[in-house]
Amino acid sequence: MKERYIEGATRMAKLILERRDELKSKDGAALVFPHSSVDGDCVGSACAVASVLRFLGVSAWVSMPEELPDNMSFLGVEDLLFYPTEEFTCGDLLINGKHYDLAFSVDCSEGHRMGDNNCKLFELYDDALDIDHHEVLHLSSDLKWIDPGSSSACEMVWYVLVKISELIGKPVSEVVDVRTAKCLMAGIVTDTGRFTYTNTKPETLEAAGALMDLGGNITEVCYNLFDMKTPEEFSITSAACYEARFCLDGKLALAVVPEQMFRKYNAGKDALAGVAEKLRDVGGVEFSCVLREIDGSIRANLRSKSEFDCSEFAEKYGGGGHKRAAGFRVTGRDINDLAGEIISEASKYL
Ligand SMILES: [Mn+2]
Repeated sequence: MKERYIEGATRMAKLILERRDELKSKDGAALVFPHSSVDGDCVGSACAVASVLRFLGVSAWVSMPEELPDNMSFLGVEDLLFYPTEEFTCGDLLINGKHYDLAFSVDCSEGHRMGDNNCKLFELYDDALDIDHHEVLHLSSDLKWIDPGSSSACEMVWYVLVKISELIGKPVSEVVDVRTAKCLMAGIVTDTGRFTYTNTKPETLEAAGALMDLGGNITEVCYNLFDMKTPEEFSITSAACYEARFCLDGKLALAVVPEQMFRKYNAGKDALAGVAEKLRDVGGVEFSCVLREIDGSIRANLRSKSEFDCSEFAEKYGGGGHKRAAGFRVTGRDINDLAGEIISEASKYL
């Protein structure tokens, strides 16, 4: 294990084992929180943590802010997922007869990134555990492991699981089953753009290599997550690319997808996966933005090639993410007005 991972991974592994003992003694349950607008990394890391907590004898669930996207159904994680309702958040917090006693966030550290119901549940406990690779301010504590130098939350979770297997004296293949290996692979390939982004490091490939050995089939994971499209998804994706505008001397690529386009192609809200990346990859483009109008709100996906800071840009609209990939959601705006505003805001940087 690389030097820089040892302290954080060991500390989290010990904390997880301590909390396991506490939870078992009071017969409690753990909830693991991903961020909203779920992706392969938050779902993969949350499912891996919940699955390993169960292996360690604790009732654990991934508290989902929304339905699992269809392209992740191949992971076969339904039995790990819990969908909290508003009534649940105000009730006695019993999950299959066990009281919710441990909050654990992955791939995000702040309640407001988790959706309304999950935010309420997460903020009930001020001793939540947290594994995250986003830049965060003022949130460091002994209970958190935050490493913006890591490619993904899944890479960090992998090294924690290696430490857990060492501490409990079991082979890592017992702690990390085939499904968990696929979940972790899903997060690593998502956040590294299949090992092409600059966050891909030797330790990322080392983790992925070990996960392949444990059944994390990279071909299956990549096909299902990125390449497989329904005919409807293929059509709307092609139309969004075809109609994309190149502005600001070709440095900004912008795709605007209003609600009627989803109706025209009979496509679901997750149908535009990969479009922001395709637009960013066009020669001369520095910043790409995909705006999609869904159920009266507008979701934006931002990508950049090198200097443009998507995370900073997304924060102007209440969103967040990383320098090269970020997003936000706004309500009550006209999609074309917002597109115009984004062009003029981006012109200040490009
Ligand atoms: Mn991530």
